[in-house]
Amino acid sequence: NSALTIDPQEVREELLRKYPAKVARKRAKQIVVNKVGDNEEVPEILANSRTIPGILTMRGCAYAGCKGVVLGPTRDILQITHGPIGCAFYSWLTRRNQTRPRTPESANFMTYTMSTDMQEDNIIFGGEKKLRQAVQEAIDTFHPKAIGIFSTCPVGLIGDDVHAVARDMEEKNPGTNIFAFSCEGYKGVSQSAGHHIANNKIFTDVIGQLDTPPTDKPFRFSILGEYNIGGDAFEIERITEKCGLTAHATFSGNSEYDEFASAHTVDLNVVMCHRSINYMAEMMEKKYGIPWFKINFIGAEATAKSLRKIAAYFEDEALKQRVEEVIAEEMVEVEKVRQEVTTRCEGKLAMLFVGGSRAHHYQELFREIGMKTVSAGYEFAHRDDYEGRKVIPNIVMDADTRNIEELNVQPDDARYRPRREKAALKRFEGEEDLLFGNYAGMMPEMPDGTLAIDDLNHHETEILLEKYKPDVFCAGIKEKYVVQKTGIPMKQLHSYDYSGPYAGFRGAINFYREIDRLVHSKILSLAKAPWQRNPELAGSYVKP
Ligand code: CFN
Ligand code: HCA
Repeated sequence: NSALTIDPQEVREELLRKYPAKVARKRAKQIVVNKVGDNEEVPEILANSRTIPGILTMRGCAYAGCKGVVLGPTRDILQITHGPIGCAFYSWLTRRNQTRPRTPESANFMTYTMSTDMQEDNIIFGGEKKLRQAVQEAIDTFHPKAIGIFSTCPVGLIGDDVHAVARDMEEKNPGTNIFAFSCEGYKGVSQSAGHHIANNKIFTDVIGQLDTPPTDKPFRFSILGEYNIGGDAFEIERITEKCGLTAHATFSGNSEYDEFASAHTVDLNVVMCHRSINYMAEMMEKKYGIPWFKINFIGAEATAKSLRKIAAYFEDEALKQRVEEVIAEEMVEVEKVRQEVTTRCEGKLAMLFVGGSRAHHYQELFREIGMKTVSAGYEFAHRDDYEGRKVIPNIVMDADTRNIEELNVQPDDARYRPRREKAALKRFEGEEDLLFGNYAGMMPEMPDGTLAIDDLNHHETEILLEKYKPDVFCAGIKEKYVVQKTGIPMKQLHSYDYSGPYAGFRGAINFYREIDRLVHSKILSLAKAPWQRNPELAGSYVKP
């Protein structure tokens, strides 16, 4: 493919060319030509840094990260957005989290959007009274086990004390767990701050509230950072169940309150999306002695590897054997489709710019059908998600790793010391992979000469498309139509373009087939926009 002869340094210079000097200096640190050393060391990339005003970023806000991402997919925590109505409406089921009740009685509040709908009066004279009323009305109508209150920007600006309201209302309504999130949209530099705020509150106010797990089945573990987009968690549950594993809680796809409240009773946490939930994994390890490691169920090979890793952790021969049987059985169909699709897709080029983990994980699926990722980046991930384990010694610089100290999380040795000791022992005896697998990142797995770009913007997207002419560009709804108008196929990796699942074995098959159809569809390149046929309709920007 001719695109592979393109000099990435030249593209990098082109991406920076139009910027004023100061902007160019900053973006230069966020656009990196990858080079992987013998020890997996990669160049440093600037990440988790404020977007320069004026740049059309693809990022979202802290409220989106807290309410939409981490808490959104849980069905029976009643969620009230405290703020003007827009934030509640636009964060209502747009993320395609699917849910299925555990029992016919289990509540589902996801089909509602609830908000205090603050008006001018509340902004000027304070909104706490209205919030109290909203909480009481919600309790009287729905009798929920738990209520989460989510602050939007104006709440922080006028200083409503949402935590005091939560405490008061909980006292007045014993039996309902009420907690509030100070997740005003402007906090931090992206969704990432909202993930952190959500993790901390769920850890302090929900985890550990219920000591009886719903089952005494063996090999109980939780999956952290899996949100059941397009039914991914359903497929993962199908596979783990078939293997004889017991997935206790998924944080937070297809989840229920009681599963969070008793999540301290499991023996292992595995982390799917590290960016959004690593805080929880670390706090649970510190307090309850639950070990964790990263897994990845995106990609058939990655799924097999993750299952083997979990089985190895439990050290049970029959389990290991069952896992091998399941992998062998599932891989028959996967291989058939994979080989057929590879004959048509081999050598084609992909670009991935998504959130904080998918731009990495989905490279696996493309690799399996012979496609190459020439450029990738996250919207809001941090350096460790890019650079992998080598960055760990430096990561203390990152404010987000300070949360254990902030919350003063202490080991609960009275109850969990034996588990902690056993887990620590396993870590030292464990395979390299168990120990170091925690630190895998995107760049060590990408070939030399590929471009890693943090917080990509529209201007740079247009240049990348023109220079590389990739066969598929993967991102979100904000990018979708800009890309398609250039004639290049576009795949949404947030909402899956309303398809899925893509996780696990059946998900891999779905993905191979869809990508095959998409990269071979000519329809977008044949369509001509009116200004391409009539140049007089084209606008141009003239400097004032
Ligand atoms: S489901 Fe996850 S996998 S949680 Fe995160 S970093 Fe978002 S909502 Mo969009 S698709 Fe995306 Fe990741 Fe983790 Fe989703 S790549 S941006 S905040 N994300
Ligand atoms: C968010 C949610 C989002 C947006 C998706 C998109 C999601 O960031 O607030 O831009 O297409 O996955 O729904 O990431």
